[in-house]
Amino acid sequence: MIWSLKETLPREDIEEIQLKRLKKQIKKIYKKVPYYREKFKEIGIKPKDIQSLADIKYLPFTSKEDLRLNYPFGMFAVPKEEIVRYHASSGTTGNPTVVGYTRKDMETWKECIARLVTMAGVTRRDIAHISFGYGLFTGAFGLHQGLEKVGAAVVPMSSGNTQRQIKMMKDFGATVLIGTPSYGLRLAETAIEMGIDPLTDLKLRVGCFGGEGSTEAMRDKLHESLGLFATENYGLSEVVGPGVSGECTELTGLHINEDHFLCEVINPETGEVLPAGEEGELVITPLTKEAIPVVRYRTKDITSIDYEPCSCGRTTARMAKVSGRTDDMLIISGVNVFPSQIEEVLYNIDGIGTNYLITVYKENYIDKIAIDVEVTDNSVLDSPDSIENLLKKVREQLHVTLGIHPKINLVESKKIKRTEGKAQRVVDLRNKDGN
Ligand code: DLL
Repeated sequence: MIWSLKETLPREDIEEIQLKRLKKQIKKIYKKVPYYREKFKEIGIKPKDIQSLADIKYLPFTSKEDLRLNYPFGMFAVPKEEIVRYHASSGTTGNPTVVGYTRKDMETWKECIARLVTMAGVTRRDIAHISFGYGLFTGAFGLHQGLEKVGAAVVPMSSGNTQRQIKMMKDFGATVLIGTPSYGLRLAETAIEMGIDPLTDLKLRVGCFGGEGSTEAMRDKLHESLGLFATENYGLSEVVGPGVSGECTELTGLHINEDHFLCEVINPETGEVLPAGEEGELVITPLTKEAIPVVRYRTKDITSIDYEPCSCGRTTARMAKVSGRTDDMLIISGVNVFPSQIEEVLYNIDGIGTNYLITVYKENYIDKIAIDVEVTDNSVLDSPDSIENLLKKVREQLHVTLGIHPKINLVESKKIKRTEGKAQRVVDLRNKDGN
């Protein structure tokens, strides 16, 4: 099912709406946000200079740092009375980035999510179990409101207490699971420990996962272990939260809500806009956001965009699954590698579990990585021969596929610490050892 006709417009119509909204938005930002007015003046640009969508390239980028420097409300475009909700993204250091929503922003947000969950296959007959943490994080509230708009029954479980989550899913007959993909796997693992078989004892049929990257191999694991159709959706607090894009049942990329978000892909080093289909850093300009309307927000997420219509009937552009972030790329002995690529390799090796931890460190001033990987069957660890065989397989696969030679530590099943929200897959010790 398609939620809105806006998802099926001919490309010229989509672009016409985008241009109209972009011009209006830039005019408003110039008038209402002193930060941007100054920036525009510095580079000698006026709102009237934006006459085509391509002209967006003349506008300055915005980064997370800009939002932090203007903490908490420096980038807001409306008076405080118009804000009906605040959220913030958790920074590990310094100020978080604070975002706000007007009443209209809330409606837009709901609409965007309603489209995404509908394209994933959710209907008003579903019972949606939300395992994102409710709070300043946009994930739970964002999905919640959109699911209610569709008419699904929402179970606002929040994060934590994994065993109780399983019980509630079973007792309530949840048919849709909302959360991070890594937590989806944790739920599957915990259910088995409790003697509950997710494939027969739970009724899950659709998963709407997001908030962190996942690979195709992860999708297969989610499908196998929970028996659901696993889809992914994408977004970030600075532009809305979840709601930017999501997968339809064709699984050929994430449809962008293009009437609300103008997306570009740039070369992260030069800032140059790349042609359709080329991989680079995603840059997003919300076209309708009232409270905090950022311009050309640099997401650091790496993807490409396909503008061809999809066989599902939607004409909205599709972004490829995010393959990594510009700031999580590891350069090991000159080889560029993303954690997601390591995950894809590990998940395809029999006997290796779904949790892993990459540690980056320096040895004699050279970057090295070590990967802790869990075995699925602990008895492997009792025999030196089977340990050696499995290690050999893992080393070979990583070498053949990615050209890297990390140190591998096989550890017992469930030994690696699980997270309840976004998974922590990389520990970087490089600045801690004085090298
Ligand atoms: O994670 C919003 C969200 C919540 C999206 C729930 C989808 C579902 P932030 O906490 O601001 O917002 O984190 C945004 O998370 O720049 C990406 O790096 C990453 N991310 C989010 N969804 C995906 C995804 C929310 N589907 C940051 N694939 C983004 C890859 C994702 N990365």
